[in-house]
Amino acid sequence: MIADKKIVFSGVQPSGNLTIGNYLGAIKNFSAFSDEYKCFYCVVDLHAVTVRQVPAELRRRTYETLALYIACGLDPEKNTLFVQSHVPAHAELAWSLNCYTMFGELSRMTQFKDKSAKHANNINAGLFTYPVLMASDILLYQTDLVPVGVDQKQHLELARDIAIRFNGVYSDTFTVPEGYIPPAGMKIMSLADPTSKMSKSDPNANAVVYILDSKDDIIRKFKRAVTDSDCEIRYAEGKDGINNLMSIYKCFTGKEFSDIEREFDGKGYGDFKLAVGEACADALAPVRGEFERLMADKAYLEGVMKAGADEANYHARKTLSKVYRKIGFTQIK
Ligand code: ATP
Ligand code: LTN
Repeated sequence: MIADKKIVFSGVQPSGNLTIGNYLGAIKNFSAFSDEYKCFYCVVDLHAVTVRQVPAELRRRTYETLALYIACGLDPEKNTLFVQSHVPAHAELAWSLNCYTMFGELSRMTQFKDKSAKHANNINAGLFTYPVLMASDILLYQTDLVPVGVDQKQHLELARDIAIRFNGVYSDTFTVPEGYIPPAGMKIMSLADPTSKMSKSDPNANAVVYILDSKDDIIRKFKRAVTDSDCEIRYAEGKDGINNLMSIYKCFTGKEFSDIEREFDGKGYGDFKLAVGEACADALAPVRGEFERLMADKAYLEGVMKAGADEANYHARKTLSKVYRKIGFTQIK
């Protein structure tokens, strides 16, 4: 608790252009917590270097991710927005928690397996211990609730296990966090292969709709989305492409599946795809405008980073020194 409020923490990697998966599965839901909770939203640049990054691009994307947080409705006055590498306690706690995380646990992480397969020439130790750094992010702030897409559920469970284990050895130290996985938008799938996750690192740009894509690009991508040979707009097993488009449409319009089925009764996939593209482009237009305005004002973004880092550092150091004391590290004034 901070000032009687429960705590929310989440993070997004500045590892690529953000997609509507990141938006619907994560960022869009973040602002809903701002009034009731004390919220920390982090640009997790330390996580991003688990796969090779071009330095100038990493730097630019760090600004962009922060700008997108704000453009998506996160008010820096109400939320602590910060960059992970500006708060050294994340890396420090991760070292200690590495020693309370088992090799076998990390070996079972599906994201590690997926990313190792994708980056076979760079299966580095950071990729393997990625979930420990994520647990540190969360546990440093005594987080109660972590809004994430369903793909992060396994990592979140590991963070809980680490907290419970540490608390068991040393008495209560960490709050055990709960996940918040949004019901719709849980997992937005690729437009080219609706059985795999839409991912910002997908090399096929047509499979992915970026938050900052132009209206024309968005509509073109939806028009080319893979569907099925049936022609009914109906949410049903085996209709992965249509189910994905219906989920996206639902997220952007707030309509229920039954309403969508009724709306497109007797119409073809072409009409439906156009409607999804338009709903998506219209919803994102104000985000794009605000993003451009913010990116033109680096000094403002740096001010937000600085204020966020100061606030985050204050809370993170408190937990870190508690952890160091419990472990038995000597402390000097
Ligand atoms: P990468 O492609 O580099 O692995 P990513 O697109 O999965 O990255 P992250 O930065 O790892 O993005 O994730 C940020 C947040 O967005 C996480 O909470 C994650 O669960 C959510 N998210 C990412 N992709 C999707 C998706 N397709 N559907 C729903 N949520 C998603
Ligand atoms: N691992 C997450 C990003 C992330 C995160 C976090 C999310 C890093 N630290 C802490 C929530 C809380 C991802 O890949 N999506």
